[in-house]
Amino acid sequence: MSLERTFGMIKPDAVAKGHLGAILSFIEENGFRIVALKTKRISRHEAEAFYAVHKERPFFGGLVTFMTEGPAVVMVLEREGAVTKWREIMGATNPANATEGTIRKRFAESIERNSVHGSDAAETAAQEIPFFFSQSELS
Ligand code: 3AN
Repeated sequence: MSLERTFGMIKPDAVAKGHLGAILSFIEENGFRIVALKTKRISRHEAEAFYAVHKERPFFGGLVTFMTEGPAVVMVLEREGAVTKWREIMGATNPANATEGTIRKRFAESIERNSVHGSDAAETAAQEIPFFFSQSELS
């Protein structure tokens, strides 16, 4: 397997509750190189565009409000099988269904306020990385 990059986000709930350090340590313990990382106050416009695939869903308005309520951390993560591995250590979307030891099991409050985001496929990562990072930020 060759090195792969994925897009990750630590959402406003986890940043506000002071879980940033623990989550970043866990990411490194799982063999990822953090290629790029920044704190970002996401605008309504950005949240609506980022989650456009969900715009017809009943939770869309609440999701946009939540994503803009405070700073998030956006990052590019690299390792072999990065997309799958990052989804694995995040845990299931609904923390009630997440495996013990995953980030969402440890830190998430609810299916909406679920602490982290990760690209669901290599093609999605290829769109989500440039949504937040310019080429010169990726080393
Ligand atoms: P994932 O983040 O695991 O890829 P998606 O893409 O299905 O999950 O959902 C994107 C985001 O939308 C979730 N991280 C969560 O914040 C929110 N969300 C998904 N389903 C629900 C739901 N049923 N109620 C409220 N928010 C939801």
